[in-house]
Amino acid sequence: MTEYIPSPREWVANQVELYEGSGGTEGLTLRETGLPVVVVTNRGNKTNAVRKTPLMRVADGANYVLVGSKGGAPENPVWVYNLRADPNVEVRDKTVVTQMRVREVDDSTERERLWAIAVEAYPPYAEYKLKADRVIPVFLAEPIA
Ligand code: F42
Repeated sequence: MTEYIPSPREWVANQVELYEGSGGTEGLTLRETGLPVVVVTNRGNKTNAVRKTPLMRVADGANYVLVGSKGGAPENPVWVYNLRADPNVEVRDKTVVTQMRVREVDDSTERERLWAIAVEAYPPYAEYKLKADRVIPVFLAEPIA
């Protein structure tokens, strides 16, 4: 992998530094919520640099659901475009790092099932859906066999 470029958002970059720097033993939750987070490592589709994005930990068996909510912002987070361009990611869940491939979930039945799991794991996603005037992208990360 080439150069790592940290997020320009300081609180996000700090969480990545703590989570990854501790080998997955510190910085494991989203601020005051106490809810668990995973760190997704992927490549930028323009820079080809290594990007690291903390997301809520939404587990579906051995898979993870990645929700492009960006706090209910009107636009997609840019990591969505990175994953659409290159679906190969690494997911760190505490001390466990897994090579995975993501696919965007378009099928409405599958989306509804995964959305329900996501809201159960992180209830604010329901508010973000109402707030964001867009279809929130949902990806399923599956281990590379
Ligand atoms: N965001 C979510 O969307 N969902 C979550 O469940 C979530 C949970 C979460 C938990 C903890 C935490 O610390 C943060 C959390 N976030 C969550 C925020 C998340 O980590 C991201 O910060 C947020 O989704 C915004 O993502 P973003 O990719 O839009 O980030 C911006 C700020 C960013 O890093 N922009 C870079 C920049 O320099 O402006 C660009 C980064 C990039 O990938 N560039 C590409 C490249 O080639 O390198 C080009 C991308 C393009 O197509 O333009």
